This record gives sequence, structure tokens and C-alpha cells, in this order.
Amino acid sequence: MIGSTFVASEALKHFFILPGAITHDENEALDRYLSSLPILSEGEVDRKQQFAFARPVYDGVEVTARAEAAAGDPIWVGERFVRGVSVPVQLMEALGRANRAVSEIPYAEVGVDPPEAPLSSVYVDWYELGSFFVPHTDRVGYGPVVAGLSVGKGVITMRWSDGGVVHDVVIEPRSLYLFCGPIRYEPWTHSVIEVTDRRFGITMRSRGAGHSQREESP
Ligand SMILES: O=C(O)CCC(=O)C(=O)O
Repeated sequence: MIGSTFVASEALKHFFILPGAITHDENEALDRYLSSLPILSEGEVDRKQQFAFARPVYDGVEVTARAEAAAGDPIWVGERFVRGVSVPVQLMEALGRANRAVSEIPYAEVGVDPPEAPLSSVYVDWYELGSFFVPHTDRVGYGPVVAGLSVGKGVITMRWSDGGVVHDVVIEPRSLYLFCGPIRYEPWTHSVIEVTDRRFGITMRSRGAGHSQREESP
């Protein structure tokens, strides 16, 4: 499947890109829907009840480079994971598409165990020309495979690094990417270093193993 469907980067063998994963019409419909949502301040959004964008706050400082919306299970709210508002119907098709792609990863070939849980957590990042996402590693409370769908007009450059080697990957609109294996965890980080136009990054994750009920309690 990987030979015909995915173009894996030579250097990053655990990073897969599926160009044209959604149609132009689907891209436009998602762009229209996501662009219609409000961008609020973090304190105004109850992520268990509402799907809306807000500028995240880290260490008391509001991030101005992008805005973020979240839904599904689990999502991170400050210091714990919770079950967020239901994934909006407009995003269900994208989630289904990503889950199908996850099932097509040749796990044995790349030496990774298949995930136990489906993708069920959805974050959307709203980027404009000049936006960025700082280097980070996704929380271990999420599962071993992460998927991202690029919606809108903007092309991004995503940077991967293990602290030494750096790989830049250009991601076009309508592309779905997936990553797993060593690059999913520290010391690897990824970041978005360039954005050419409005773009929504729909990031889909699963519950990680060992994710306890306790973490979900308020
Ligand atoms: O916008 C993207 O595709 C990347 C988002 C990301 O790195 C994240 O949500 O952790």
C-alpha cells in the first residue's frame, strides 16, 4: 500500500505523506467551515462544550502565531486530559479518512506496533501567512500514530529534528501526513517554520496506552 499510496520521505522513514487526500471541493468546504468559526481568547472557550478557536496560553503568555480549536477524546486542558466537545460533523469525514490511512501504514516494514485505539482526538490550528508552531514533541498521553490534514491555501514547511539532524518537509494543501515510531517521541521535535497563506492543520490523535480514568477526572 505504501508504494502506491504514500510518498515517505527518504530520510524520515516514519513520516508518510498522502498528497490529494481530500478533493478540492472537500478542501473548500472545510476551509469555509473552519474560517467561519470565531477566534476567542482562551478564557472564553469551554473546550468540553464548544468548538471554537482560541489563542493558546503557555506559561501565562498568549501565543499570537496561531489559534487552536479542539474536540473529541482526549484533549489537553491546562494540566490534564479531558473528553472534549463532540467532533463536529463537518470534520467526521476527515477523521474517517485519517483512520483509514492509519490502517494502511506498513507497520511490520517500518518496525512499529500498530496502534490499539482509533484516532479520536481532533485539534485544528489556524495559521495565516507568517504563522508558525514552535518545536515540540506531542504529549505521551496520546497514542503512537499522529495524523495531520492540511486544509486551505497555505503551503507549510514542517521541520523535524532530533537535536542534531534537521529535516524540512514541504506540505501542500489537501495532503494528509502521518508519523509514528521514534520521531513521535523525544528527543525528536517537529515545528511549522513557514506558512505561505491561510491554512488549517487538522491534527488527529488517539488515546495513548495507560491513559487512565483518573487523568480524565476534573
Ligand atoms: O499544523 C500542523 O500540521 C502541525 C500541528 C502540530 O504540530 C501539533 O498540533 O502538535
